[in-house]
Amino acid sequence: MSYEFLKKKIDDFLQRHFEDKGSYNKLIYESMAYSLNVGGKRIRPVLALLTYRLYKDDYENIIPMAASIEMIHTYSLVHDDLPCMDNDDLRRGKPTNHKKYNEAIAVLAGDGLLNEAFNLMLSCNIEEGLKLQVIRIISEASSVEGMIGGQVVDILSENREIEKEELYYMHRKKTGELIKASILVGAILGGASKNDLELLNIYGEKLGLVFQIIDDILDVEGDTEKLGKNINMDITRHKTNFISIYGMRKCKSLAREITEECFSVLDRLDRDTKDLKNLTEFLLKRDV
Ligand code: GRG
Repeated sequence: MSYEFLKKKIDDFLQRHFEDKGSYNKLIYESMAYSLNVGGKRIRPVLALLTYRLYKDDYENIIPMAASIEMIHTYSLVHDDLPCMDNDDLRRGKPTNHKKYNEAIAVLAGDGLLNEAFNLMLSCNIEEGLKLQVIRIISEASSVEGMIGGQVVDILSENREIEKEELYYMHRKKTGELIKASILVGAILGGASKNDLELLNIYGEKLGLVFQIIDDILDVEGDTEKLGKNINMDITRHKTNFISIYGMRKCKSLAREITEECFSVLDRLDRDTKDLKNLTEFLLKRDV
């Protein structure tokens, strides 16, 4: 099943989710829906659907769970763009939430998306034990020991050089954890064996790393219009990144190398991993 097909499934679900919601508080739903539906590659939910499909066909059942991960990701982008963080005015090709609405609404929209993600996860029609298991994974990945922890290091790294180890820590937490969680959640819901989960854990870590290296490359060589966000942000903010540590050429070969390692890990699964490999290759070659 192609990335585009599954992305559309997620887009359609999210598009409908906040329709006709709210009364006096309608503005907050509008603001949440704005950031959620203004664009985005939907990589995380599609990864969850693809790893689920390694084991089961009825992927429609887990669309709400997958979509909830996208809500958490979108909350992080809304907050990351705020004046007190990265102070960006462009995201997903459109004005950032606080530019379109205002700062107070943007803070609340991020909070609202995070809460709604958990409401949605809890309401999923999935066996309770399994449901709690995957909610815990998503919660931990978004936590102070996950995405928030990485974001803290990111903020503290502004105007200061950091060592390679701290850079890896930052990206493993900030970007990697939620990507890895998406992969594991799909597989767990699909009924993957312990051995498969261990392999997918390794795949998730490697994919998260490639994703971030490419993100750093695009920050230098990308096109603002295509990317839908401003470029050269790391240089402007005097931030250490993979380019400043390894140089552009090495980053490109590193990304290819780690992508090949991803393929080798997937080959060790006794499953048809063609669609996952296609998405992995897409993430290496992406210009958005
Ligand atoms: C505010 C708690 C908190 C965390 C923010 C995700 C994040 C942490 C910050 C975003 C800044 C950034 C550029 C991170 C690098 C990698 C990343 C997450 C890029 C954006 O993800 P994509 O490319 O975006 O999947 P789309 O728009 O396609 O969904």
